[in-house]
Amino acid sequence: MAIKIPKLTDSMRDEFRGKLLRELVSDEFLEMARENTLPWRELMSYYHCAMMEVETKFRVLNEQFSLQYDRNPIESIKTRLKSMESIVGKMRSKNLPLTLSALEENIFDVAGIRIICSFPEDIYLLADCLLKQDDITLIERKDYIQNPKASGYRSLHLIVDVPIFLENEKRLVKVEVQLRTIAMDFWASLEHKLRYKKDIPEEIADELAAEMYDCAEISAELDRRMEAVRNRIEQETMKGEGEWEKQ
Ligand code: 0O2
Repeated sequence: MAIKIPKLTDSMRDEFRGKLLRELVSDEFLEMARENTLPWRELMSYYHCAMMEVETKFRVLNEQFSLQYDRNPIESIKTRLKSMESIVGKMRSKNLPLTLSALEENIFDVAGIRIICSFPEDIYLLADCLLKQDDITLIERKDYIQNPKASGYRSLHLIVDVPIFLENEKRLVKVEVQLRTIAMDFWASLEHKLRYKKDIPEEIADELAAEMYDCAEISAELDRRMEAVRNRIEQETMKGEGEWEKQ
């Protein structure tokens, strides 16, 4: 005679899951989670503070340029803290022990800030202004605008140490700054989608990657031409102002 298995309702399933979890999660595991939760949250809050410090520095520079030269070099700013899953994934891929000190010493992009500019020249201008500040220490500089990646990716990457001031101490925290133009950002977000879509057949993915490489070249040319137009406008404006002064 066949055994009739009763149909489980959602609430029965939830209750079963709860019971199973309580059995599986030992006191030892809970103790370990408790011990590490606070230091983890503390470390993440340091990264968050450092990210805010760097963001403020760029907002101040933008404000100053707007007053002094009547133009805003920054179009927009994006910030992000790396998720626990991607931090753990990156540490595993680098064969690092899963400890907070290994994280601090080896993973430099937990706090990330992306500065989007209209023109490539503004990227270098802003990077120089940031690096001139006496509380900022440059750890690493990767210029993927001068030397684009094989994919066509372009951006200027800086890893910097920035101090944050806590109740009784000063801590140096690493922040990754990515500076790029609107065109570079537009390209990178579409290419990112392509990179993480796992269900595209290989030959189509290769074809799209080649198309994206071409788009990166066209987009870099567009950046150069638009910058040249911007510079011509500024030159003509300055000439015009000179003529006014002569009168
Ligand atoms: P997410 O979500 O943006 O953080 P390292 O970090 O130094 O160990 P790597 O690969 O040398 O590793 O760093 P790299 O290439 O200097 O910078 C990594 C980040 O740059 C990536 O972060 C992307 O944000 C961006 N990036 C680099 N290459 C490409 C590319 O070809 N296409 C796109 N769209 N973005 C790129 P994550 O960690 O991948 O992701």
